[in-house]
Amino acid sequence: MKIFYSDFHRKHYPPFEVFDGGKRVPYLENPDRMDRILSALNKTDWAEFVEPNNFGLDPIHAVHDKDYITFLASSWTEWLDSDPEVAASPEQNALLPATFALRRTPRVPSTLLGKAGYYMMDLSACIVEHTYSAALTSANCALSAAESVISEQSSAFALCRPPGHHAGKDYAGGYCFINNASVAANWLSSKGKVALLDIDYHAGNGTQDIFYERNDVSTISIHGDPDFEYPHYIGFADETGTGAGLGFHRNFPLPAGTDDAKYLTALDEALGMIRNFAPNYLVLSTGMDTFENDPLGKFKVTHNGFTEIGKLIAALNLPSVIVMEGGYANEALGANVVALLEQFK
Ligand code: SP5
Ligand code: ZN
Repeated sequence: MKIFYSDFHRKHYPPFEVFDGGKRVPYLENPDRMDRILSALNKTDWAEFVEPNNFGLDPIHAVHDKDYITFLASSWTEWLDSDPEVAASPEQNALLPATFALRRTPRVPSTLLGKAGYYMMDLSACIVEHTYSAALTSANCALSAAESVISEQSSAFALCRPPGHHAGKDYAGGYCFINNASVAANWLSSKGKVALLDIDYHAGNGTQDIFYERNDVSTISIHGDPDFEYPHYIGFADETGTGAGLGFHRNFPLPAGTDDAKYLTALDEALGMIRNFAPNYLVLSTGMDTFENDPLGKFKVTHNGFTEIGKLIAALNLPSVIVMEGGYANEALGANVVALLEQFK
């Protein structure tokens, strides 16, 4: 299987994030995650690593607001220029606002921190020097995997970092800046019908936002109920799309403690909906934070659970773009990713 990956992600490594309660902690979405996955893939005899191609900005602007992408591109330099303290120790710093837009307003402020609070939804999408380039490269991994799925009509893995599914049309959040899976799904949608299934532990709010009014890309997310879990305000069962998109989005909010059996039951229902939709291609937003030992998750999916999840999804028999999202139990991450991917080769 082709694995689209670039080492460039290492240059995006913010020195901290802020947890609930104002706790400043080491950035959990770290390069070690990729090292664990790389080392597990390197032990297989089927992983073929490929550098991503550069698709330019057009496929990204097709999904994201242009001014938001411009903000991502220039914000670090502006942050450096704005404050001598930041310039004195850039490695200890990240662009992170302390004030956020009160709901969505049409007014985009003119100042850097005003823009940052407008274009971010939380305190974990920290921007550092190479964040923008790393996010672009990550999106190029997803696009390259999509291109390979078209040309080979077989599944490919986009080993993306930073992840993407929390990034909406015009905002960053939850370690995500550019919605890699959505960029790939939108690109693929000109070649056929696309279903996007999100199995990350957290609701794919960005993906929901991007495709909510569309009926050519069906989006489904299985996740911890937002009533108790991040992202808190979106991902509920009664959100099913709007306008032409009505009926083409589905959320499966599940309770804390969800184990393999309960997870597989929900997945089976989701896959039934995908079969009804009869897509030509599948994009799979693949988070491993449903794992029982994940520090951010409250599900109890086991290592064998990922094998079963992979089997059920692979049985759709669709050329699939498998896109890496979250997963923070680093010591188990590589084995869990391999368990799932093995079902697609
Ligand atoms: C891509 C992805 O999985 N992003 C997840 C972002 C979640 N950020 C919310 C962090 C909430 C922190 N709660 C602390 C619980 C520690 N036990
Ligand atoms: Zn997640």
